[in-house]
Parts: sequence; structure tokens; C-alpha cells
Amino acid sequence: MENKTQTNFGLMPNEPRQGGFGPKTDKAWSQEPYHHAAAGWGATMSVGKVVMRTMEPYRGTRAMLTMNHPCVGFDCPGCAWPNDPDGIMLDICENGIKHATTEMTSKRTTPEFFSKHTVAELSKWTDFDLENEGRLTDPMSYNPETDKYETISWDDAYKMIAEELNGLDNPNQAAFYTSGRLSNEATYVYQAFTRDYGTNNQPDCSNMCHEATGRALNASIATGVGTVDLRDWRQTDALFVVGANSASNTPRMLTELAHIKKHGGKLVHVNPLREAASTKTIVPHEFINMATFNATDISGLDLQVRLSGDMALFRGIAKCVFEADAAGVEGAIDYDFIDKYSQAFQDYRKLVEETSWDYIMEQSGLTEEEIREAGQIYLDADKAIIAWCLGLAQQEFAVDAIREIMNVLLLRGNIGRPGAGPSPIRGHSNVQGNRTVGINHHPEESFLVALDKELGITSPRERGKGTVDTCIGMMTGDIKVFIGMGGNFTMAAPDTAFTAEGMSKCNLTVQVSTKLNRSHLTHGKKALILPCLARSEYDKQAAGKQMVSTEDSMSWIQLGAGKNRPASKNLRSEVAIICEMAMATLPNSPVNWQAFKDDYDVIRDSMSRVITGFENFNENVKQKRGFRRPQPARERRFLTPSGKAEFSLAPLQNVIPEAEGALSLQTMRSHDQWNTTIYTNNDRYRGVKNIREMIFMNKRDMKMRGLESGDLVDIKATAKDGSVREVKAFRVIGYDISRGCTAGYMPELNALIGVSDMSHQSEQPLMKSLHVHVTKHA
Ligand SMILES: Nc1nc2c(c(=O)[nH]1)N[C@H]1C(S)=C(S)[C@@H](COP(=O)(O)OP(=O)(O)OC[C@H]3O[C@@H](n4cnc5c(=O)[nH]c(N)nc54)[C@H](O)[C@@H]3O)O[C@H]1N2
Ligand SMILES: Nc1nc2c(c(=O)[nH]1)N[C@H]1C(S)=C(S)[C@@H](COP(=O)(O)OP(=O)(O)OC[C@H]3O[C@@H](n4cnc5c(=O)[nH]c(N)nc54)[C@H](O)[C@@H]3O)O[C@H]1N2
Ligand SMILES: [Mo]
Repeated sequence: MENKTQTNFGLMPNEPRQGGFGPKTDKAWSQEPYHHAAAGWGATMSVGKVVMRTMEPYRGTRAMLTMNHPCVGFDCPGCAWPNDPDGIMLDICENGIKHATTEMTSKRTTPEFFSKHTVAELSKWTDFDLENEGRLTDPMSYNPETDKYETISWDDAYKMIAEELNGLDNPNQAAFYTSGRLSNEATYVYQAFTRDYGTNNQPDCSNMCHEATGRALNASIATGVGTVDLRDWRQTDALFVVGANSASNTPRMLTELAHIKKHGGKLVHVNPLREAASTKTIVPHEFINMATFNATDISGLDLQVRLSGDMALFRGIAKCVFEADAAGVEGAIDYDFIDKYSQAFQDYRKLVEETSWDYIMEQSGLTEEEIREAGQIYLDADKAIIAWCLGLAQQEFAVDAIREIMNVLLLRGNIGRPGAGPSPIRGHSNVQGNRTVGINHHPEESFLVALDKELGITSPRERGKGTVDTCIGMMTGDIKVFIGMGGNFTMAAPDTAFTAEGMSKCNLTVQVSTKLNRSHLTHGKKALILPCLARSEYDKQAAGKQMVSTEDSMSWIQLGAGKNRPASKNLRSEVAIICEMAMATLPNSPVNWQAFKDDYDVIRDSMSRVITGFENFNENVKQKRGFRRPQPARERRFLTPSGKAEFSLAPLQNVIPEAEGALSLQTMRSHDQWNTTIYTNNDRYRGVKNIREMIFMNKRDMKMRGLESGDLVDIKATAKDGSVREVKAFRVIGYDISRGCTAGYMPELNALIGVSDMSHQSEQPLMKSLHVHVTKHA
């Protein structure tokens, strides 16, 4: 079979496109250091532009005022940062507003639009242009004869899905993807449907995001999530922020950084790049400061580790703690905690002692002095929190690295007491809730037992396929039906051309979406686009207006409801679409899908009998601020096999590319994008304008290669299996980034990530640790 290239699917143009997948541009690109504070007026102006472009100033403003007000408004569809537990009124941020207002656009992608454009033609559009057509209005079905999407009734669409699913030899030939936007209620019925149908093939965006976090924390302390919340943040003495670009990706976190600093707490930023959140900010709530450009200092110790050098840094911090203990510093190690609650402490001490400073320095890319400074900050703090995001979770040895962070926290009993603990920062607004309520391709037996008992079904026990295995399965023919609840699988997954080709081989692809994206164009032989309500819109079912819940990064679960009129009369809610799919596909199901669809309280009651911590769910979630999910580890009950918190004993692996001239490459987000949705070609805090097809490189590394800022380069990535992928004619830009490291944007650079190039610890694709060669464009 012919091996398709990027160009076949319009994934990468033949000609270099400076704006990448963003808007086309011939404006001059530029990059210069950004000297202003993060947030503040730059943010305000940028919001204004997006609101004007989507032509929704009124609805945008109204949305802003009700967003993140539990029970009154809806949860911001942006990131998973928690709402203010003490109730500051305007708990919103620039990127959340942008996100919500683009959802509320008045533009529509109608059947008339589809009648005017073939898929072949749309494939040549940029991803920006596709989404910029606005909200999808009607169910559409692909017609291979015309190469166009045509209208289909909802009933006929469900019939097609049922026929294809029931026509498979085995339910494991279907895969059911979830993007982290789905509410708890929709997620719960979705996972129940796929298990009633007969498969655990539940790839989700977590497989690319925080899978490593869940695995590491479970192994160490028997919980998949962080143990702190914002009240802990507000009383901590030291906060480590590792591998997160909070000014762009969780802007509301800036408020907390400022708060910690103001109260005398210490901040340590660990990042190969100097990101905006490590300097100064204007707290979005403080309007007087905004008006007077009065920035708050949020600087701290900045540690520019090499890519994946974090584990070595934390090993070094552990060394400092052990050294202080040996020197007789009282309380350096919390022996009460160690004795009572932990396992394998002495083995860990030995391991740390055996790791040399030289190796730690080499692997972290930091000096001993820098690491000792961080160690001292850690030792001086009675209460410490370590927070991390993708810079850590997407590493090859991420599970080991996160467990090393846990080791460091355990040494000083920094868990299960106020102001202390691990604090992973989640991405999508409900990605954490998706896991809590059952999306998992390797579910726990206890969950399946409870689910089966509640619903009268027999869930499959066989491990399902995650994201990478789904990509491979589509290519090998093991997966024949792909159903995507939200998201943009083709562009989010690794190895774009491979994934696109796999999708095109499926018998049926179904995308439940709000906007047109490339996953609709890299479709199966049969293909459906099913348009759904967005979170900002009201959802009316038989029992009246419905509310849905989400869980934030810090385990708070809240209820919300949209207020806006749906973008089209022909939209259905995600819950309704899933229940209707289930009823069409499984006519003999013991589950009362109709009751779930009619009244989401019924779903919540069912969840309360299945999910630990969800007892009295309907009642608890309807409290003014919702509730925090109970979590044994927060109370120092560690439900690991040993009943104790487990020190991990992983050796420090080499993270430096061995091939001559090879550099490490990480793929990250710009300020003006939401994953695969790109708003503009700018990246404000990194000072980048009008360009996305670029990589940052340390100036000394450029000099060694005879490169100057602005030169066109080709980037070749070598996967672990030896296969090579290449993108051409990107610009290289000199930047303050650690030696040997480069950085560019996802999803443009996903083309470089081999599909099988994943972490053997987490099954996550190596999105932050590619090995590349960069040469002048030939
Ligand atoms: N505006 C906006 N907000 C978002 C998103 C968005 O696309 N746009 N996406 C959402 C989602 S789904 C997620 S998961 C989160 C992602 O939030 P982030 O994790 O902040 O996302 P990235 O842009 O991938 O940035 C990774 C950061 O880690 C650093 N980094 C890379 N490699 C390493 C390393 O080896 N060590 C260390 N210490 N640092 C490293 C990078 O320099 C960068 O600062 O954001 C969420 N919020
Ligand atoms: N190279 C590289 N690749 C990455 C990453 C990286 O750092 N580097 N990050 C990974 C991470 S952390 C993540 S989370 C994934 C993101 O992967 P996804 O979640 O799959 O991608 P998104 O771009 O968030 O999805 C955008 C689409 O979602 C649909 N959508 C928006 N709102 C709704 C809604 O309310 N309901 C429904 N049904 N659909 C909606 C719209 O049609 C829109 O086009 O990408 C991963 N890919
Ligand atoms: Mo994510």
C-alpha cells in the first residue's frame, strides 16, 4: 500500500508556511525579549481582539461574569485551575475568556458550507481557517462520491454507528476517545456504554498528558492526583514550579504565586526556558495595579535545567537533605513520619548517597551551587509544595522523576498536612474528572465490580488500547471504528501522517465536535460529524434544564450550567448523543439509557453508588462551592500494598542524547493557542510575532552549527527504533534556553514524533524529549 505523506492529508504544505497551522500570514516575523509583566494590559488588549473577531462583545462580557461561579454559571471550558475557595468575584483569566468567547462565536459551519467545499479542498486550508468557520450546526455524513459531507438525520447517524459497531468481529475493534472537556456525567455514561458494548479501548488525552503523574502517584501514595488545594497553596513556605508555563497555560496561577511571594514564601521555577511567570506579574484581580502598571514581583530561584534533567535536580535536593541530617541539622528529616508512614527509606538513603554530584550536575545541567540553593530553600521551609505540568509528565522517565519528587516530599513529611504536598497541574478543564468517573484503558477491578453491580452489565476485563495503541491499531487494521468525544485526535496524537493514514483506513470515524477540525478531514471510509452543545449553552432535557459537573486540578467537584442559547437548533448534548448511540447499538442493554438522558440527577445517583467518594453526590455537588473528593493520602492513609508511602528506588537514567551533534527537542504551546486550536501566530511572553514554524535554540549551540537567528533549518528526529522523520524550512531563533536543548510548537512538530516512540513507563509519546539534528535548510 502506498505510504501517504503529510501532503496527502494537507497536514503540512509543500511550501513552508510561516504561520504553521495558524492564520496564513506574509507579515514580517519577529522575536524580541518581552519586558512587561505577565497578565495586565497585554492580556486585556488580547482578549478584546478575540472578542471583536468572534463578534461577541455582549455575550463575551456576560460569559465572563458568570464563568467559574458554581451553580450560577458554568465552569470555564479552558484549563483545570481551581476556582477561588474564598470567593474573589472575578475569577477569570485572559485565556479562559478567549476560550469561552471563541466557543460563543456567531459564525456557523452550516450544511451550505459543506455543500460548497470538497474534503480535498478543505484539506488545503490551515487548521486556523477550518475552526474559524465557527460552530458546527448539523449532523453530517461523508459521501465518497462527491467527496463532501452531507446532512444526515440524527436517527440515521445512530443507525450507521450501530450497524458498524454490531458488524465487527469483536468489540475490541472499536476505540472510544475522550478529550478532557467532557463533563463527569457525559464521561460516566460514555465509559459505561463502551464497557456494556464490550471493550476497554478508551484512549484519552490523559494518555498524552498526565498519565505518568497518575501512575507515579499511585505507586508512591495510592492516589492518582495531587493532595493539596488552593488553601494549602496559600499557606506554604516554598513552592517549586516544575515544567509549567503558567502565564500562558494556567494564568490564574499567577495570582497564587504573587500571594505566596507577598507572604514571604519562596518560589523556585524549574524550566529550561525562562518563562514569564518566573519574573513579575500583574495580578488580574488588582485593577488599580493594572491601571498603574504596578507589577508584583513573582521572581524566585530560576533553575534552567536541561530537558529531562529534573530527576537529577531532585536527587540532588535529596542529597542536600541527607547531608543536613548527617551534619546534625535538627528536623532535616521528619523521622516520625518516616517511621510511621513510609517504606524503603534506608534503601533510598543508600541510593542517594551512591549517586555522585558529578553525575547529578551532568544530568541536570545545573551547578552544584544552584542545586544546593534549591536544597536550602527546601530545608528552610516547614511546609513545601511541589507543582508540575507537562515539562515533567511528558518525559521519557517521567514516572521515575515524579516518584523522585514524592521521595523528596516524603523525607520531610511534606504530605498530609496543611501547606504541603504534591500538586500536579492538569490541562483540560475536566481531564481529572474523566479518570475519576471511569475513563481508563486499564481500569481497576474494584471499579468494574461496582459498575457491573450497579448497571447489571458484565464489563470486559481485558486491558484496552490507549492513545498510542489506537494509532497503531488503526494502521494495522485492528481498530476499524473510531469514535471521538471531542478533541482533535489526528492533530493531538503523535506521528501526524501515520495517525491520519490510520484514521483513513477505518470503516467508520465519528467525531462529536463543536468546530470543524482536521480530524474530520482525515476520516474513515464512512464518517460522521456530530455537533454538540458547548458548555456555555443551556441543556434542556425531558426533566428540564440540566447541569453538569467537573473536577478541577485540586479535586474540587462543582456543578455548572450554560446560559446561552445553543448555536443551532439541531445540536444535542454530549450526554444525549452517548445515550442515543447506546440505545441504537445495544437494544437489549440492561441499562436505562433513556432515564440517564432525561435527567442527569439519575446519572449522578448512579455514580454515587459506583465511585468511591461520590456518596450523596447529588447533594454534595449542589453545595455552593461543591465538594473536595475525599482522599486517603491527604489524611496520611496510604493504601499501597504495604500500607505505607513507598520510596522509589529508580536509578538516574542518562537523558543526554548520545548521537553526535544531537539536541533534545520539546514541543510546547504558544500563548495564543489551545492545544490544536490556534488563535494567532503570536507568543506574547516569549516575544514572538507572526511565526509558528520555528524553534528556539541556545545561541552557543547555534554558533557551533554555523546558524544565525532567522536562518531556515531542517529538523530531523531519530526515533528509538531508528526511524527518521523530518520537517523542513523552520526558522531557528536564538533564545535563553539551556544548552543542548531546543523548543518549538505543538502540533506543528508532532510530525517528528514517531508513533512508537513512547515512554515505556507511562506509554506517553515523547513529546518533550525528542532527539533531533538541526541543519541549515537544504
Ligand atoms: N492557553 C492555553 N492553556 C492551556 C493549554 C493550551 O494549549 N493553551 N493546554 C492545556 C493543557 S491540555 C495542558 S496539559 C496544560 C499544559 O501546560 P504546560 O505544561 O505549561 O504546557 P506546555 O506548553 O507544553 O509547556 C511545558 C512547559 O514545560 C517546560 N519544559 C519542557 N520540557 C521540560 C523539562 O524537561 N523540564 C522542565 N522542568 N520543564 C520543561 C517548557 O519550557 C514549558 O514551559 O495547559 C492547559 N492550558
Ligand atoms: N507534540 C505534542 N502533542 C501534544 C501535546 C504536547 O505537549 N506536544 N499535548 C498533548 C495534550 S496534554 C493534550 S491534552 C492533547 C489535546 O488533545 P485534544 O483534547 O484531542 O485536542 P484539542 O485541541 O483540545 O481539541 C480541540 C477540538 O475539540 C472540539 N471541542 C471543543 N470544545 C468541545 C466541547 O465542548 N465538546 C466537544 N465534544 N468537542 C469540543 C473542537 O471541535 C476542537 O476542534 O494534545 C496532546 N498532544
Ligand atoms: Mo493536556
